[in-house]
Formats: sequence, structure tokens, C-alpha cells
Amino acid sequence: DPFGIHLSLKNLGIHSTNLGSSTGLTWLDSGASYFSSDSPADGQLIAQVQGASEDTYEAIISQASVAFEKWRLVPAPHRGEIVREIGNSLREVKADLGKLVSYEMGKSYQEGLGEVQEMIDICDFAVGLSRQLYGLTMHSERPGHRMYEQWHPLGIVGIISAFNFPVAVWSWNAALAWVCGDVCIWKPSEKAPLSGIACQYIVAKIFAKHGFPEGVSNLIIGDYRIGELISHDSRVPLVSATGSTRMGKLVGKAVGERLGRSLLELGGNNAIIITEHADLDMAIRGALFGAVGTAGQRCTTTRRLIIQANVYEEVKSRLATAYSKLVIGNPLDEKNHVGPLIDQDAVKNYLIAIERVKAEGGKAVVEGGVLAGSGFESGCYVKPAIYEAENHFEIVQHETFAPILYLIKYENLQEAIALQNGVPQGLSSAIMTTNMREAEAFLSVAGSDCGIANVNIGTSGAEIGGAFGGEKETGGGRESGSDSWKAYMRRQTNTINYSSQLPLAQGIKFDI
Ligand code: UN1
Repeated sequence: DPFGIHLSLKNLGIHSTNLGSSTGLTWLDSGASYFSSDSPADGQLIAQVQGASEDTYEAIISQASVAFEKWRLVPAPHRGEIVREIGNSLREVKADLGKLVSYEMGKSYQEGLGEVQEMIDICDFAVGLSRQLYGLTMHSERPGHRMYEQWHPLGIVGIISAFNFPVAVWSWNAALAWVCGDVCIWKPSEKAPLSGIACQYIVAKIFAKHGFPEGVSNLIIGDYRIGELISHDSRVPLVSATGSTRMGKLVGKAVGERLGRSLLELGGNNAIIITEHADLDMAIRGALFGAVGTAGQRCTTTRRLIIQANVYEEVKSRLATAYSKLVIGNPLDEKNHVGPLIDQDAVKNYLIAIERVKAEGGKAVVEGGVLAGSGFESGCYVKPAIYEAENHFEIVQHETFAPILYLIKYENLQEAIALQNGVPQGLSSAIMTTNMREAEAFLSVAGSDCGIANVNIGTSGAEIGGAFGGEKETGGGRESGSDSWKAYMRRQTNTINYSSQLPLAQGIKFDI
């Protein structure tokens, strides 16, 4: 164990048999089957984790409902205090949790640390927010009346998260939901259950220390069937789901049918426009991290480069040189830039995409392939690849969760913006330019149609302070910063009459 993984697991409180209880934490034995968590880094089985059954789901919902009755009565700034302690605990375990995320999911250790840092950041944000859940006051049209709005907790928030950010996306939702007075039921990806279990250990201790019931934070391990139970359950007023567009459509439909609220953060097909006025050193660096970071498995990964014809050849050859210097290997070894894909299915999808782009007429700039031999035994390591393509290719219109970058040539900026917008997804976008007119046109009402539009930085690596999410098939939801918290609360408009008359609004007369 050269990377100290067992030590990390121990420090995070994860032991070999967890049934029973630990501080503030009860494990329910569902009698259901087990999921294996294999590391894509070395192909080793890390643990087997029991999935939930319908009965355990019911038990968890009851526990959550009871906890909500208590938690909603705690003043919001005091709820913030608890989240502050969670943030502090995360600071203490940053190295261990970052390592577990890296080992279980396959992203580089640096990115594992970055993911835990996002959790710490959102906790800090939520602590401040706990004193800023502001409503507006309005001037009533009626004399002796006052109007205002207040925000109340919503209830149980269901969180369905994906393997690629196995802990941070949960924390964006949970930290906000908790200060808003909600309780959470979290279904992490069944591909990274241990990272979820580690988080549950971290937070359970803190809730228990302050005498809060366990049900404020609930974890439920399972596959899409648990996701279905959550989506159809009218006891869960908000379902926040991150993952594929296919999954999001199912969740959105189920939640919509019962007129619940869903917050969807789905696929992206993110592009960087590189204009002839770009600082090319910056553009190459931005494109490189955007395309190969997390082995192309971020929803914000750069999938398309839309390059002005005059700089196209130069960008192409400089990128090819940069790609030739990438070191692929175990994500825990800090000399490596690129780790593995999550599993063999992801490798299959990567290979299919490469076949398709070629069949549609794409040309390899940097050819892909699966790595074999010593260090690559898991079979999940692939070469980051670049293809020249056209935007209308069916495969280019599609999000493949792998490090495949498509190069597309353009002549004028209007055309570039149309290409950038010409996909079904609308998450993240960027322009590399030192020309103010180009930058502003890109950000204007007639510019990028995405939820995120950047100038002179890449498409990935958003800070938590902004609202995160996108339009079109990305699902329209916004998580983390700005006023995203409003999705986690219900708004109530209150009109108070302190006069001795009862005038009707709109001047209506109704006298007997
Ligand atoms: C995701 O891939 O689901 O902006 C989230 C980023 C990260 C979050 C990505 N802060 O790339």
C-alpha cells in the first residue's frame, strides 16, 4: 500500500464491518445484495457495500421526517454553526478524503484535494448564508397593510449524485439544504459508495455531538431503483439530481408528474472559442486542463475547440505537442497528469466515440487508445485524444464522458457563437480573446446560451460562489452559490392588516 490508502480509510472512520452503530450513525441491514467498489486506479476491490431495499428506504424516510420536525425549528444561524463545524472537520480530513476520492474514482490526488476544498468552500458560504436568507418587503396598495415574504424550509431534499464528483456535488446541495432547515437523503453513485460513507461518518459525529437526530443527514446506497423511489415520492419535495441527460429526463418526468420540484444538473458539451486575438499560451493551457482534467469526466470538461482559421494550424500543432507530454498513470502518483476512466463501460464508450468520429469523417490529430501493461492492469487507462471534426457530426453533438477533444474551424465570430450554441446541451462555454469587442459579443444577449460563460479561462473549474448549472438539456437547475438557496426553501407571501377596515385589493367593492 505505497499510497497509504488503508491509513486514509481508518482515519475517515471506515472499518471492515459497519453494520451496527458508530458515533451518531446507525447502519440498517437491508438483506439486499452488495455493490463492489473497485478502484479504477489498480483494479483492486476496495469494499463491498450493501444496497438498500424498499423497507430500508421507508425506514430512512420516516427517520428523515421526524428529524425535519426538529431541525426546522433550530434558528438558521445555529444551523449554520453546525455547518461551520462540518467545514472544520473537512479541513482536518482533507488529505484523507481527497485520497479516498482519488483512489475510488480515479481523479488525480490534486483534484481529489480540490474536490474536498470545494466542500469546505461551500460550507463557509452556507455559514454566511445562514444569516442572509433574506426575503423582500413590499408596499401594500391598501392603507394600514404591510406585505412581506419569508422563506421557510421545504422538507426532505433528495440528492442523487454522480461518480465524477462523488462528494463535492452532495455538499453543494446538503450544506445549503441544512442551513435552509431541510434534511437530506443522499444517494451517491453506486460506483463510488465509500466516499459517500466517509462523508456520512464525518457529519454524523457533529450532528450527534449537538444532540440532533441522525435523520438530518441520510445516506442510501443503491442503483437507479433507489433513484426511482426518491423521484416518485411526494414526501420528497425537492429532488436534486446530477448525472446524464438520460437520467435527468427520467427524474424530471417522475418529479414533474407529482408536481414536485427538481433541480437538474446534467450533461454538457462545452466549447472554448479561440479567436485570432487570443493569447495562445493561455488558450493552450486552458484547453489542455479543460479537456484532460479528471480524464475528461467533468460535466464542464472542454469537448470542443472552435478555432479561428488564421490560428487553427498553430493551435492544432501546439496542442499535439502538449498532449505528447502528458503522463498517464496512477492518479495517486503526483507525477502523473491523467488518471483512469471510472470503469470498463466508460472505456467502451470512449472507443465507440472514436470509431464514430472517424466514420463520420473526423481526422486524428492525437490518436486515442487503451493502455495496457504494467501499471495499467485495471484496463481503465486511455490516451487523451484529439480529432478534427465538424459540429454537426452526431458524435460531436453527444457528450462522451472521456478525454476526447474535437477541433472545429471557423471564419467569423458570429459563426463561432452559432457553432458553440449549436448543440443540445448548455452548461459551460468560454472565449479566449484579448479583444474587448469579441469578449463582450460572446457574453451579450446574442452570445453564449450557456449557464456559464467565461473569458480567458477554460470551461471547467467553477468556483462555488456562482450559481452552477446550465440550460437546454443540461436541465436548467442552479446549485451552490449566488441565490441558488431559494430552490431549497418555500416562499410565503404575508399580508398583515393593522387597520380597522377591510379594504379589498384592486379596489373591489363588496358591501352588504
Ligand atoms: C461536475 O462535473 O458535475 O466547475 C461538477 C467544475 C467543478 C464542478 C464540476 N467545480 O469543473
